Amino acid sequence: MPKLMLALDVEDKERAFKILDEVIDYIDAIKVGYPLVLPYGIKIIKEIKERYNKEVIADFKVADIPSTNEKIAKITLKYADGIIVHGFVGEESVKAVLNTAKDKKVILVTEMSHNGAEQFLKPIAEELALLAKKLNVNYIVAPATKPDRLKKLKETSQKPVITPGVIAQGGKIEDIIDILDDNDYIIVGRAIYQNENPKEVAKSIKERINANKNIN
Ligand code: OMP
Repeated sequence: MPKLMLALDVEDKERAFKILDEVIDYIDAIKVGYPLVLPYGIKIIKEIKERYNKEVIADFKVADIPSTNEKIAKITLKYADGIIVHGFVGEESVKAVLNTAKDKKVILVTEMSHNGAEQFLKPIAEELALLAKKLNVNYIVAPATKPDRLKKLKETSQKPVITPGVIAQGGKIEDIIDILDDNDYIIVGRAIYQNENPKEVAKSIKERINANKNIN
């Protein structure tokens, strides 16, 4: 069964730790992005890893020239287990991250989960999936809000996926579960951390993923 990745998009460290204290037994990985890293700095990732001993992915959606990408990846992967990058800036920019990453994970965004992705990303998403295959990145990001696209992009890239968009963005676990396998991750953010009882929600999502049952 696919794994569960918590998108920890909260802006307060104490709140982040409180949520992690509650849900840690039910999640397989933690995704940390700008909301938490901008206020506290990159070492917040070190702190989370030391405290919880879980895989932490840095969601910085890196999209710059190769030389800058390399610097960002170097600093980030000193602490994080993986980094999310954009491919639309071109192959050389992704390669710069891959060369720096060594045994850390490089995750390439294909099509995004929000409506705005239709405008620019959708038309090139399959090319981005092919780029993921060609460069042999570790994972792609593909949308849980569009199961047909998720399936297509997973097949095209021949890579495991991390897939956001269930519950808060309207995607349904029941609609994507058959597309996914043990190497894939379902990302859940607000449905867990905005709930009054994050532990119960995380537990129930995890159990339902494992039982391959409907969630929504
Ligand atoms: P919730 O919608 O709150 O469950 O969070 C989804 C998480 O996935 C957020 O951290 C988003 O930034 C992230 N995300 C998307 O929602 N859509 C995408 O296409 C890509 C990402 C991502 O790269 O993680």
